[in-house]
Amino acid sequence: MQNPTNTSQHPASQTAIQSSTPSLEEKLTLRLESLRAHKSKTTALNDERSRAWISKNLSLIGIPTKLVDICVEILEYMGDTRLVWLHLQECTGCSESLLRTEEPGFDVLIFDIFKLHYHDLVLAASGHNAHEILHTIESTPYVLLVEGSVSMGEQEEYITLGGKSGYTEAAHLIDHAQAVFAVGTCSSYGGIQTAHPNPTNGHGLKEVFDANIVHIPGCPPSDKNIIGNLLYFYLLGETPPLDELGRPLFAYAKSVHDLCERRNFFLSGDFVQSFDDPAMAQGYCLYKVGCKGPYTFNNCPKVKFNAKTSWPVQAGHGCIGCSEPNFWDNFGLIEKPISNDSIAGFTPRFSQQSAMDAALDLRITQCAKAKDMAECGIDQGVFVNLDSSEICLVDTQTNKRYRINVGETRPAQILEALESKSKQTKRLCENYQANFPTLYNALKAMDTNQTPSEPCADFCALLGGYYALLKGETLQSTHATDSLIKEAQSFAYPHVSPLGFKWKERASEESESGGYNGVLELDSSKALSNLLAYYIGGLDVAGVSFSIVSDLGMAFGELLRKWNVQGQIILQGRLCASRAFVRSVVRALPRECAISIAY
Ligand code: FSX
Ligand code: SF4
Ligand code: F3S
Repeated sequence: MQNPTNTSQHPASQTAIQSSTPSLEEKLTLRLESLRAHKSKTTALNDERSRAWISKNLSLIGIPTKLVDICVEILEYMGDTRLVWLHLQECTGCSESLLRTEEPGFDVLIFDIFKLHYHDLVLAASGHNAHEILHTIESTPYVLLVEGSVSMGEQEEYITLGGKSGYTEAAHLIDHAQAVFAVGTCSSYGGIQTAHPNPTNGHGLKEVFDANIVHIPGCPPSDKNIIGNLLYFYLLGETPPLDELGRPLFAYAKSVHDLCERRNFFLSGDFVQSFDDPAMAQGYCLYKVGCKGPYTFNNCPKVKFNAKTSWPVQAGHGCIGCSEPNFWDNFGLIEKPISNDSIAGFTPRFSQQSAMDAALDLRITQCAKAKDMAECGIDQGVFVNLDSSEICLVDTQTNKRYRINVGETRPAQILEALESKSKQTKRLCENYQANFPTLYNALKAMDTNQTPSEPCADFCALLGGYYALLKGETLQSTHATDSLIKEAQSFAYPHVSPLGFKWKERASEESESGGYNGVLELDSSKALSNLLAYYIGGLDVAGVSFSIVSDLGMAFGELLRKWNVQGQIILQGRLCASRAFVRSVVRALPRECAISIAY
C-alpha cells in the first residue's frame, strides 16, 4: 500500500506529535495546515446541506460537531481522492445498504463528498470501458473498498473480473491504494461463501494480503459505518483505532446486546417464546428464539439500516451475529439459543478462535503446587491461592496479602437477596420459578442457615452455590466445582455470555485483619441476574458454566492488570483446572505477562 501523500506534516509539528498524544482537534488542525500548504481545494462543501450532513456524521466517529468548520475545509481539499469499490464473491448487499443512505442521499455522497471512481453496480460504463477506468486509477490517489471474499488456490478463478482472477485484481489495487477497507463480513472474514464446506476456498482479505486493512463487517454493514470509516480517513489521514479483529472501535466496541432496546426484558427474564407470541409487540427479549446479540459486536441498534428505518431486533428477528467471523458455522441454529443441543450437523469452524486460544495457551505454564506465598519462592509478582482464598502481592519492598471475600454462597439466600433487590430482579426470580418450578422449590426448601458442608475455600462454595442454582443439587462444594468445570469444558462453542463479575478492593478493618492488608470483595449482583436470565432464556448448563468460569477469569485478569503486576503471576487452586478460566485471566493481561498454574 502507498503512503498517503496528503498526510505530510511540518517537521516542527511532527516533534510535537511524538512527545505527547495530540487531541483530535490538534490533529485536525495540523492536517488542515498541511493540506493548505500542499494542495488546492478541488471541491466546495460549504453549503448548508453538505455542512449539515458532515456535522451529523462527525459524532458517530467521535469528532465533536463544533469542529465542523475544520472538517468541511479538509474535505474540500480531498476532492482529488477517488473511491474504488471492488466486488469479489458476495451478494451485493453491502452496496445495497450504502445505496439506501439518506440525507443527503447516495448521489450527493458519491458526486460531491467522496468521488466514486469505480463501482460495478452503479458504473455507467461496462466491459472494456469499465476496465479502462479501473486500470488508469494508479496515477490518482484512491481509497479501496472491497466487498466479497477472495477465492484461492485451485479455485482462484471462481471469481474473475474481465478475465483476471479476483485475487490478481485485488492484489494490484491493494498495492496502490492509500487505505483499504474490507466492506462486509465476506471481505473481512470470508462470510457466507466460506461457510462449511467452503466450496470456493474463499478467504477474508487479511488472510491473503499482508496489508493494513480495516474491517467493516456486517452482512451487510450499516451505511453509516461505511461512511464513518471513509470520513475518518479523509479527515484524519489515518485509519481509525481498531479492536483485535480489525474493526473500528467507534462502531464495534459494544455488543448489540449492550445497546439493545429489549435489554430490560432480558434482565427481567421476559422472553418471547415463539415468533407469533403476542409478547413480541410488547418488546420482550428475543434470546429464546435465537438472538445472538450478546455475542455480536456492532452498533446496529444505534445506526440502524435503510435510512435509519429499522434493524433486525426492532423488526422482530434476533441478531444472527452477522458481523462476527464465521457466524454461519459458529453460532449454531439461527432461531435457537446457543447450546450444545443446537450444534448444526457439522463441526463448526472456529479457526480464528482456536488460533487465539493457542496464542493464549503459549503464555500458560504448569508449576508445582505451593502451600503458601513463602513456599512459592518468587521475589516479585503475585501469588493467588484460590483454594485458600488469598492473594499475595509479592514485591521486594512491600509484600501485601489480601483476603478474598466472594459474598453469599448459599443458593437459597442468593435467591432471597435477588427477590428483594428490585422490581426487575423480583420479576426475574418469578420467571425463574415459572421456568424451573422443581428446581426453585428444591432450593427454597433448603435450610437457609445451612453452611457449606465442609470447611472449604470461598471460591468452591460459590461455584457450589451456582451449580445448585442450575441443577438443584447441593454437592459437596469441591465436587460441585469439579462438576461445573466439567460442564464448562463440554461447551461446544467459544462464546461467553457476558455476566459481569467485578472485584472491589477495600482496606481490612482491624477486627478482620488477621494479617491481611485488605479485602477483595466479589461484586456478583449483576452477574447473578445475567446468569439466571441466560438460563431462563435457554442457554444450557454447559454454556452458563462456561460463562461463569470465563467471566470470573476476566474479572481476575482485569484486577491484576489494574494492579499492574510486574514479575511472575502464579495462580493455584481447583478453578485453575478450567482452561476457560485461565485463558480469560491471561487475555485480560498485557502480552508480556505469563502465568504459571497449579491445581
Ligand atoms: Fe452480501 Fe456484501 Fe453479506 Fe457479503 O454484504 S450482505 S454476502 S457481507 O459481501 O454483499
Ligand atoms: Fe436484544 Fe437480543 Fe440482547 Fe434480547 S438477547 S436484549 S433481543 S440483543
Ligand atoms: Fe447483523 Fe446482528 Fe446487526 S444480524 S445487522 S449484527 S443486529
